[in-house]
Amino acid sequence: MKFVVLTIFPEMINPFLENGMLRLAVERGIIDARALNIRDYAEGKHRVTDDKPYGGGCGMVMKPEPLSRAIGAASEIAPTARRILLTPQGRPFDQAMAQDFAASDGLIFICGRYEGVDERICQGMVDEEVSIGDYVMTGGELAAMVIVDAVTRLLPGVLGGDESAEKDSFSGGLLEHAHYTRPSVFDGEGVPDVLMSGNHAEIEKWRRETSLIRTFLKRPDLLEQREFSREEKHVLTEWCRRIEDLVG
Ligand code: 4GX
Repeated sequence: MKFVVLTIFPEMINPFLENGMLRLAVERGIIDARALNIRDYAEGKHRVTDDKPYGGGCGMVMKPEPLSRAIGAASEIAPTARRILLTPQGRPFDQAMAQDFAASDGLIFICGRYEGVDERICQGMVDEEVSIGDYVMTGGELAAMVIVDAVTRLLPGVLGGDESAEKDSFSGGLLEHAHYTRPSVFDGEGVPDVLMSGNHAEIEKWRRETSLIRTFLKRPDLLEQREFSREEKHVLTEWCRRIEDLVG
């Protein structure tokens, strides 16, 4: 999987590629990730990448020519990669999109600064616009790193097998169950008995149940489109009954 990040701040991207899971994925040859400096594709003594907006107004716009050449260079490195523009106007990034991206063979990220990029780049040289959330950052670099991170951990051979990724938050559309480790008592709080029981069937059942209930309590929006299994319906009905008993 190839990742190319186009930015005027490549020094923001490089330390991220040199640490933790990303570094491991690079070392194992699972990903090939690099940042290209858009400024290297700008002309003139000052290598200017931005200009004043036509029609006036405050702020600057990224000039099309350097971006166009940078996208051309990225496409030579990763010819079949999808070209993604990071912008608050894009389709909201989620786990399903991460899975879709993980099945592609490359991604090119265009990181805008200032007020944005010339519309002719958005129209002509971008495959999709993606947003990581409804807030405004100073540039697309953090958004590109968020996506590289979420996609890389889904690739086979990055996490312990691809099993842990599968069981994780959001696979199956639910939040993860609670985790505990030693000591067995911390700050006067113990650990649920079932986890100490050694009964793996009961442990898995408890994990499925707490995963469903905590999704209902913390992120009910995630359950709106969901089809429930027989066991899940039973769990929810049982909690419903317990609450009714409590209220009287
Ligand atoms: N999710 N930003 C991009 C400049 C910009 C504006 C419009 C292209 C078109 C963001 C987000 C985000 C701030 C990145 C504005 N570039 N990116 N930048 N939220 O806030 O992805």
